[in-house]
Amino acid sequence: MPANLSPEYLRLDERLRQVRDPQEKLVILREMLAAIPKHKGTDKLQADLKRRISKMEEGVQQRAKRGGRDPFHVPREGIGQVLLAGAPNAGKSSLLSKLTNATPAVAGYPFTTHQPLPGMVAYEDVQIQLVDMPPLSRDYTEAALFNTYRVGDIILLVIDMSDPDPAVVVQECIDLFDEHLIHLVPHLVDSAGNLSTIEKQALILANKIDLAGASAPGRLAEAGDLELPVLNCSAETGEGLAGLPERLFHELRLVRVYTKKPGKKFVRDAPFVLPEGSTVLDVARAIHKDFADGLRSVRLWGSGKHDGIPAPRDHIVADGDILEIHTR
Ligand SMILES: Nc1nc2c(ncn2[C@@H]2O[C@H](COP(=O)(O)OP(=O)(O)O)[C@@H](O)[C@H]2O)c(=O)[nH]1
Ligand SMILES: [Mg+2]
Repeated sequence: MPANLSPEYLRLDERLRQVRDPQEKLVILREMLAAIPKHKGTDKLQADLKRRISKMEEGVQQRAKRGGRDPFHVPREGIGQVLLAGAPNAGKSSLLSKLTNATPAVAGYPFTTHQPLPGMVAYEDVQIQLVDMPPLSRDYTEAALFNTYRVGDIILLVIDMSDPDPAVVVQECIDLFDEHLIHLVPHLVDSAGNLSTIEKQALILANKIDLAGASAPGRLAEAGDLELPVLNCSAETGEGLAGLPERLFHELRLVRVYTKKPGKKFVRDAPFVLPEGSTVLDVARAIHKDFADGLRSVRLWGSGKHDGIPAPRDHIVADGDILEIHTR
C-alpha cells in the first residue's frame, strides 16, 4: 500500500471493514476514491477502487431489480416523512401513539421496536408521515437502518430528559449518525450533493419533561455547541406537542396551492403541495403536463391580499394561494 495515504483514507478503510451493508460500503468506497492522493504512485490503488465500486454498484442494482428488499424501507405517504430517532426508552413509540393512530408497543424496557412503524399526523388539510424507528445504539443498530434515515425528510431526535446527562446522549446520537455519514443540521443548505456524507435536517424533542427528575427545559440548548433546535415535550401529558404538526409542516418548507376553475366558484379541494419557491408554471406542471404546455394566463388569489390578479408564469407561489389557470 502506498505510504502517503491520508489519515482520512485510512479511517475510511477501517470503516469499510466494519460495515456490511452493500449500499453503505459503496458510499465509503466512493469516499475513499475521492480521498486518494492522485499521482502515479496510487494508480494501481485507484484502479482497484474503481473496480470494486463498479462491482458493488452492479450488485446493488441487481438486488434492487430482483426486488431484493431493503428490510427497513418505509413507503412514503403524505407530504413528508419524519423519522423518530433516539436511544432505547427515549419515548419514540409513545410519541407515535400520542400523535398518530398507529399503535406501537410501548414498554419500560429497551429494544421493543425492531421495525420502523409509520403513522400519519394531520396538519390542517395535509398529512405528514411519522415513523417510529428501532432504537439507536452503537452496538445494536443495524447499518441498513441508516438507509431509511438517508431518504427521510426530517429526523426528530427524541431524548429522555430524565437521563442523568441528556446532553451526552444527544452527542452520542449525533456522533453515531456522523459515523454513518449522515450529518444532522438545523436547516439544509443547497450543497453540491456529490459528497457521500449527506446533511439531514433534525430537531431535538426533549421528552419526559413531566418527570420530577427531568433536567430543566433549556438545559440542552445551553449544552455545548449544539446547533439543533430543541422542543420540550412530554409524550405522557401531551405538553409541548400541540404545535408539532405545524412546526413540521414549516420545517418541510412546502407550500399548499389550491386551484379554481375559470368562471366557477372556488371549492376548497385537497391542495397541490410543492417545495417552497415553486412558480405558477411548476404548479401547472404538477397538475398536468398539458396544463404547463398550454398555459395561457393565470389569475391568483392569495393570503387575502390579492384578488384575482394576473400572475406571470415565473411568479413564486405562497402557501394558501389559489390559482385559476387558463389554457389555450
Ligand atoms: N413520564 C413519562 N414517561 C414517558 C414519556 N414518554 C415515554 N415514557 C415512558 O418511557 C418508557 C419507554 O417509552 P417508549 O415509547 O416505549 O420508548 P422507545 O423505546 O423510545 O420507543 C415507557 O414506559 C413510557 O411509558 C413521557 O413523556 N413522560
Ligand atoms: Mg419503541
